[in-house]
Amino acid sequence: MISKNIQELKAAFEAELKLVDLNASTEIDAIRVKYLGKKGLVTGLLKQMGTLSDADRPLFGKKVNDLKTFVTSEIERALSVAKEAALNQKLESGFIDYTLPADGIGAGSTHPLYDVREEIIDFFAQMGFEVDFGRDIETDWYNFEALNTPPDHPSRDMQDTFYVADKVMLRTHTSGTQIHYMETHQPPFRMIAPGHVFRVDNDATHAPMFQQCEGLIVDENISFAQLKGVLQVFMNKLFGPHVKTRFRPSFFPFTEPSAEMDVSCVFCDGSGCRRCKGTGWMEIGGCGSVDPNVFKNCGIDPEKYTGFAFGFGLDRIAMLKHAIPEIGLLTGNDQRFLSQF
Ligand code: FA5
Repeated sequence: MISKNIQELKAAFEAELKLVDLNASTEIDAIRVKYLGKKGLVTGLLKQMGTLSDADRPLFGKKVNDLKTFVTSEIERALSVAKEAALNQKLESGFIDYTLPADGIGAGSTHPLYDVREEIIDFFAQMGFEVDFGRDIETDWYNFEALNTPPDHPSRDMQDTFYVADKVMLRTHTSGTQIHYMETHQPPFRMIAPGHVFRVDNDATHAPMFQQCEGLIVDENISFAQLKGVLQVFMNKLFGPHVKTRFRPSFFPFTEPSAEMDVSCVFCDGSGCRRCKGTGWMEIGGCGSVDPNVFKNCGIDPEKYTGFAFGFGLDRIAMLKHAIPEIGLLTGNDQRFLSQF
C-alpha cells in the first residue's frame, strides 16, 4: 500500500513536470517546493514512518530517499534546460552579457613615425617655429616652378612624380609648403612643414610614400652658419650628444648654396659598418640658403631678406633610431613589428 503511494507520487511528479513550460524556471521551482519543500509531498511521506512496523521502516525509508533523489535530479535538469533556453533567447534578441570575461586585447602604442613627428614638432615649436601641414596634392607651380624649377629643368628628373592630372601631382617633397607660407606671411618668420610625400621610388631604404619635414627661416642677416647650428642641435636632440653632422656640397634649384646633411652613423659611431656602407655617415636630408629667385616668386625682397631651408626624411630618422632594416616595415601594418614599440 505504502509502496503504491510512493509509485503514484512519482508518476504524478513526472506527469506534472512534463506539462510545465521548460522555459519558465519559476514554474519548475514551484514544483520543487510542492514536492521537496518542508511541507512538500515527498517530505510528507517521511512523516508516515512513525506509523510503520520496525520491519517495514527500512525499505520504506530507502524508497522515499530514492524518490527524493530522483525528484531532485529531475528538477535540476529541468532548471538547467530553462536557464540555457533563457540565455539562447537573450542572445537571439541581441542581448550581450557584459559580465562575461572578455577576450584579451593587447594595449596599443603610438607608431614610431608618429613619435618621430611629435618629437620634431616639439623641438621646433620650442624654438618658435610655426607648424604648417600643407597639402598632399600640389600644382606644378608649388611643387616645381615657384621653387626655381622650370618645366625643362633637369632636376625634375631627380624626383619621379605621380601625376593626378595635367600639372597636378602628389607632392614629391614638402618644399612646396614653403611657397604657400611665403605667399601669405611677411618676414621675419620661422616655420616647419611635416607631411607625406610621394615618389616613384621603391627599395630597402626608399618608399613610394614617405614623410618629410621641411623647415624655413626668413629674416634679415640669416646665414648658413645658423643653419648648421640649428641642425646640429636638432640631430643631438634626436640621436644623442655624441652624434656629429657633416654638410656635403650638393644641388637643389631652390637653395644656393645647397648641401646634403649626414649624421655620424648611429650604429658604429662613425667608425664604419655594414649599415653605413663603411663610410661612418648616414644621409638625413637636404638644406641650403634660400635662392633669391624663390623669394621673388613669393613677393619677398631678396635684397632685404635672407633665409635657410632644410628638408629631411622622417622614415630615415625612425629607421636610424630603432635600427629598422627595411623602410617598408614602417607602413606594412604588421602587428608583430608594431608591438615592439
Ligand atoms: C628634397 O626632397 C628637398 N626638398 C630637401 C630640401 C628642402 C633641400 C629644403 C633644401 C632645402 P631629397 O630628395 O634629397 O631632398 O630628400 C630629402 C630626404 O628625404 C632624403 O635625405 C631622405 O632622408 C628622404 N627621402 C628621399 N627619398 C626618399 C624615399 N623614396 N623614401 C624615404 N625617404 C626618402
